[in-house]
Amino acid sequence: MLGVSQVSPNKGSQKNYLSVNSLNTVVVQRPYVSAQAFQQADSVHFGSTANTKQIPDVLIKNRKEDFITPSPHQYYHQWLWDAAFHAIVLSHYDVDMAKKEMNTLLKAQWPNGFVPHIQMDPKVVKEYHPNAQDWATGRNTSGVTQTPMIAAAIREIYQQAGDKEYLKQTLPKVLKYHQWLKSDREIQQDGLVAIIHPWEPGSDNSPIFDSLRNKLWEQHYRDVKLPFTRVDTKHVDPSQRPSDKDYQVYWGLVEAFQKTGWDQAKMAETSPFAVADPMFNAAWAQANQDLAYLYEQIDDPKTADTLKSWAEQTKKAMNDQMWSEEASVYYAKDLRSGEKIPVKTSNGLLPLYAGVPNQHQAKKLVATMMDPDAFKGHYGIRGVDKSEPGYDPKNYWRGPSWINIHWFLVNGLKRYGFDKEAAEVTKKAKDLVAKEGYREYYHPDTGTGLGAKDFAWSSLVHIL
Ligand code: 2M8
Repeated sequence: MLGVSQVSPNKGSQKNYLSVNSLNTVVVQRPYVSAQAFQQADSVHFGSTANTKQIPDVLIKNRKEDFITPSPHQYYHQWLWDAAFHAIVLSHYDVDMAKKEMNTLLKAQWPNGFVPHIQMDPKVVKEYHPNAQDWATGRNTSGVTQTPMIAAAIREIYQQAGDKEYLKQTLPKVLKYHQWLKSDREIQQDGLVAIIHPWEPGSDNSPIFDSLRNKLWEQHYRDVKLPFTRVDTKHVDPSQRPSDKDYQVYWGLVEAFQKTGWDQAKMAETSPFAVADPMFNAAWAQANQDLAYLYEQIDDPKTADTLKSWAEQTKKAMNDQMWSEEASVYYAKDLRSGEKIPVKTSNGLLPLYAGVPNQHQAKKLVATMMDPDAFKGHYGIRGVDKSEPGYDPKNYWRGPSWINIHWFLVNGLKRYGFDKEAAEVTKKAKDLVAKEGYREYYHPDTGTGLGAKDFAWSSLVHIL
């Protein structure tokens, strides 16, 4: 049965009020999450009895028939990594609801194992572009994938529910997805998987992609005409969204993929954009560790060993090819030119989550993360190092703080025993949500909520 929150968000009130958050600091709260709702959702972690657990309101509010939308004001469909984050949170409150989110996601899988980054709700056509008609994949989905968080979500569900039958039904699909990624996207056959579109890592307009975007725009995509009018700037200030030039490149790549007839292998072979992103590859390394753990639970050590060896290969390749000792961060790598892309972003801190760095590298990464002149803002960890020329604290993936990134970082810090830092980053994330509500992203230094409102994955704070 689906749990229903009885606490409605205190949206009408304009009054700010003080409350004591979970770490016993007084924070000023603004209208989006009532103090009661925040604390009832948070009680899951802070030791109250199971009866007082309350699903974060945002997950109830954004609920559609079969899945949860990232935000009812901006994103009307189901996205791959959003769904995984929703399921990770839900598994702590209502495991059936978490399973449903993942089952819906896996229904979008193509016969070759590929899982698309968006599965469209056919009832909503004009509100979001590109829609299924624009993509023209012949399915109700996009044709590119997204940061592989599926195995992490299934692991979390299993750890909460202990349901082996569920694993037996679900794991073959997840394995097929991993086999697809390995065979179509490991273009150098060395453990690193390529993203072939800036939508794939999910950090769409990250400054990591600036130089490549400029080059592709100059060479191929300056005359690209979008077959739709952008609606993403309707609910969110355009200065906090990707530029029109970004969209021309995004769409130019989609048109190139359409010409292959959505042949995934050909797309990877021919895409002018092929990058090893440190966040995507960290998630991939951890996904193989998670899937290996799950195969062990259903007594298939052979598959588990294969997956472990894939994870080790990725870790090694990341350390050999993406680590910068000088910058104390992992860089992305352009797989067409073979060059590192020397831009410091929080994507480059994420290998900590997957156990990629050794102790020496981990120490250096954490020092970078906690340096106020680099990543540590007064309110949140910045998405981009402050000293980068492309840093913009209000624009989407160019600098703001994201709650899912805090979740990755806290898990990574705990994994390496940096407990003090993990507590500090946790507190930042909780204070941001308590202060501004479940926003899509936040200004790292003023704490102002930015982007879409009622953004579901920001409920990850409750399981930190
Ligand atoms: C954002 O991406 C979509 C395109 O996929 C968009 O801008 O319309 C990104 O933040 C992405 O990471 C996220 O999964 C998606 C839905 O929240 O929105």
